[in-house]
Amino acid sequence: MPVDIKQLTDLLLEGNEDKAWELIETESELFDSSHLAFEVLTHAMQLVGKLWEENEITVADEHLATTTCDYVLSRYAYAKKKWKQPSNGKRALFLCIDQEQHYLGLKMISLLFEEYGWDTRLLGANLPLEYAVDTASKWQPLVVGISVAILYNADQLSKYVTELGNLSNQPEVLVGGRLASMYDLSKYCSTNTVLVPDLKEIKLWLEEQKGDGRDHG
Ligand code: B12
Repeated sequence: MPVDIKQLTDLLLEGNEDKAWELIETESELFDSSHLAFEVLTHAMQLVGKLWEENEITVADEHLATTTCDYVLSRYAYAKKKWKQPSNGKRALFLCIDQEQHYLGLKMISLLFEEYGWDTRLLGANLPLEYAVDTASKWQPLVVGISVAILYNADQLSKYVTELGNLSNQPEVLVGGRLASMYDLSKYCSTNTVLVPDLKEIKLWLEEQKGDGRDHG
């Protein structure tokens, strides 16, 4: 790892937005590769989770680390805007299922898609199915990306996958998030759902799509 994860975690927990950003910006390996930058931020947030579990930090500390990480992600995206690929005309919609608050990973994935030239809409945390369906049927994305982190939310996943996958333009449904990296979620999904365990896999998927001529209607 090009960065000391503990040092980054401490800066996130202090809410030190500028120093956390500088750590990423000044490490050229991270500034050049969103993949690596997002990986270190993921590890830092996982360490925040461990510290919370061990009662080393409070819920308020966890929230501060989250808002600081979110800031760093937005600043990263802004700083790298000029390296973005020109638009490929493809649309991707991103959302977390109802009651699911963990959206930082979804934001990373949305930013990666943008970097590859996709037009994205990031609907964030906790989106009831009816609104997901309404937006997807109006905006007609080629891809709908869903994030799920908490096990008791997984039961709802199959409804999202089925209803979104059955829309008239039949978007490809990608499912990721902490649960997808830990368990086989195929029993909640359809045969067409793409389960994505980590950043490496989504990068491979995005590379594969580069040559694919499909676009939205
Ligand atoms: C920050 C955090 C919160 C924040 C969320 C803020 C936010 N806006 O995201 C807050 C404080 C709100 C929160 C709340 C809760 N949390 Co919480 N939280 C975390 C923590 C510390 C970090 C999560 C995170 O940001 N990880 C970093 C991201 C980048 O990783 P990621 O989501 O896995 O995403 C990666 C991939 O999965 C992938 N990906 C993600 N989404 C998608 C989507 C697609 C389409 C694709 C292709 C890929 C993809 O991309 C990312 C790239 O690396 C974790 C600890 C952990 N180990 O994850 C606990 C954790 C997930 N939380 C947990 C719990 C229990 C809760 C609460 C119930 C209680 C609490 N106070 O913590 C509530 C429940 C809220 C709810 N209903 O959802 C537990 C879950 C345990 C379990 N058995 O399910 C964890 C593991 C903490 C722990 N150690 O116990 N939490």
